[in-house]
Amino acid sequence: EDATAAELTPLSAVADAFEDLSALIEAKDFDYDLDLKMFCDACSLVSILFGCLGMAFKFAELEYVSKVNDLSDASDSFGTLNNAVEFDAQNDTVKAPGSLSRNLRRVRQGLDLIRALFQNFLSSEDLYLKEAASTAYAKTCAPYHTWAVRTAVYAGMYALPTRDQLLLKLNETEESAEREMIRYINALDPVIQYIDKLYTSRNIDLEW
Ligand code: 1PZ
Repeated sequence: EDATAAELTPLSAVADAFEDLSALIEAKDFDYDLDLKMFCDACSLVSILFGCLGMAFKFAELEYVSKVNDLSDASDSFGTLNNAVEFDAQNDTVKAPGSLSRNLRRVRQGLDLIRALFQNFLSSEDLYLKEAASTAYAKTCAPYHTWAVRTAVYAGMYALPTRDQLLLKLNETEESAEREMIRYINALDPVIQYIDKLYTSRNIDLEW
């Protein structure tokens, strides 16, 4: 593992981390309580992608990273995702701004956004990422963002790198990127289902 670490690309590290999470979730029954720190560590790896997006998405990075860090800071006291959501459910703070459950919901939407982006990336050969990223954002996050945020995000889409620039920055080829993106897409399914179940099992809707 250590010997190959130097050859790991950022994308393969992300895929590895989410495959580990999904393997844990799938190996246990559905009551399995996912470790919050382990989840946050996987989510932190995703932030390297932001470095490829340019200054226009700096505020998205700060938003995402601060939410992951908040959850990570809480991991010592709460231990697991389920405990964190349970705490908010008990205190009626599930949807309260800045609560753990709300931050978890936003981070989950970010992970979903990347999955949709990868799916669009793989199903098109566009030279520009604007279409793939806009469609992914529209499907996963835009419905839950304010008009002002949505407007800023769509405006920023013009500043995204091209497909080739992204591959270069990620140190991937078309072939290797396809492989790693598919691994992430497949690994994310059980993770998303697991997180959503934390809410739906408590009769909390997901339209926010
Ligand atoms: C090549 C890749 C292109 C992908 C481009 C996608 C850019 C998405 C930008 C999203 C910006 C979100 C800005 C701020 C949103 C906040 O209003 C919400 C609500 O926060 P709350 O009111 O609950 O405190 N915050 C969020 O939704 C958390 C941040 C989500 C950012 C997800 C980005 C995912 C990763 C992008 C790819 C690296």
